[in-house]
Amino acid sequence: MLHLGPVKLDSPAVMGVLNVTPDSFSDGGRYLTIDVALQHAQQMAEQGAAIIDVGGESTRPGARAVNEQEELDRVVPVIEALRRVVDLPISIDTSKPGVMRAAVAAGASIINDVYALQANGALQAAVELQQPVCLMHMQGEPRTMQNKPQYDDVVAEVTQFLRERVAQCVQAGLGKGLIIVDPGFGFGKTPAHNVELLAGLGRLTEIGVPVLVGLSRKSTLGKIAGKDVSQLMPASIAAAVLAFQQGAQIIRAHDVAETVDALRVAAAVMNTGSFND
Ligand code: YH5
Repeated sequence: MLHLGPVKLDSPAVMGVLNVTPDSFSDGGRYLTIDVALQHAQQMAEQGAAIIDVGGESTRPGARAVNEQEELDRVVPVIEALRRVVDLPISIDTSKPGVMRAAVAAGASIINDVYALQANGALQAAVELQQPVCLMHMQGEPRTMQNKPQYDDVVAEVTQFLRERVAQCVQAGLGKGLIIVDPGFGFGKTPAHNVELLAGLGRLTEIGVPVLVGLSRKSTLGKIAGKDVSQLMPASIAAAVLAFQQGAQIIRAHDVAETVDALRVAAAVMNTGSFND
């Protein structure tokens, strides 16, 4: 059993993606958005998700930054409502210290930061909150990161960045037992870089903290499979199994039921104990 501070996780753990859509401006729209999000989260919980990842800030390639108030308005009501109906740890996908604090106050217990706590005040907020944190590697920033990403050795460079970041966070006072690392598939990486990273994922486990991966529906899989993003469930499951086989313990996924089934088979074969047992 994997422990992350107060959060206990079975191995492997599926983190279900709950997008909080931006069309929540009118009151009617806001209630509708919360209701749709709650139903989706409940469904993912029934399907075997171990964590619900709530995101109100788009980090897709080309996306613009969202202002803090807008992000707070999107995620806080959803986390408060989720807390009452879903008995799973909630992670907050954010880079902003104000959103981290408000989300944890509302009931989130994991901080999922694609900027690895490098934004002003983010590391201090995480140290104060002492909640599990996922530190992700990204080259550049979402708006421009897919514009000619370059590495000499992507596995070595990503591992080195995460190793240094873990050390800096521990130095600042974040418990090492609260830290998760993530290579950041698709974040400033070409399809070739992503494939090399997945092939070398085992190296990341040498950092000595749990590894999380997000490969679900990413465009590299579409390029490999020759499929549109709407047709990437089988490719995403193959990638999830390969990541788990190389030591990833937390898999961020959109298609929770199918991913849980596949990982149960992989876990049984790998003799790591039965899934969610
Ligand atoms: C991640 O890897 N990813 S949001 C572009 C796509 C499809 C999906 C088709 N948050 C991660 O899911 N947090 C996101 O193009 C994440 N690790 C962690 N820790 C991006 C996403 C996506 C982007």
